[in-house]
Amino acid sequence: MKRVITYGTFDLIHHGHINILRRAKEYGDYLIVGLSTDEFNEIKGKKAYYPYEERKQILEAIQYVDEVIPETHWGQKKEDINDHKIDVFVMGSDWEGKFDNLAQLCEVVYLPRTEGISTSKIKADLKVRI
Ligand code: C2G
Repeated sequence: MKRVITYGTFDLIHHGHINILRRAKEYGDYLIVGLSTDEFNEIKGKKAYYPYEERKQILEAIQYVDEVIPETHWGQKKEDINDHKIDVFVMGSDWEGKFDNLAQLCEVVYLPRTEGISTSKIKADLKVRI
């Protein structure tokens, strides 16, 4: 059983998120998502539209996702990789190189982002249109 992990806020789920989750799952048999808590989003400078519990509920309904755990701080990845016996760590290419230090623990994979979509674009477009 190959175990994969990825992290993010996953607010206002869109096809860019679905693409990364689908491709991350292709690297193994079990995909864990480290979902940023509302408090951690503040540290990241993000304000999610949906609170953590609702973002978690939506992620758990996605066929590629097997488990959702809270992401409460930047430094938890090593611990997560050990505790959850992770074989592959996957992030979108906007994080290219940022997590190479984890390569001592597991395979580190950066996948191309889906162009033309982002949660902030959705928010900006909706502001204009309504
Ligand atoms: N993503 C993507 N294509 C997009 C938008 C997002 O591939 N058009 C990917 C990002 O690269 C990331 C994942 O979807 O791997 C989640 O994106 P966000 O919810 O924006 O997460 P982020 O704020 O990047 O948080 O510790 C890591 C952080 O929690 C990552």
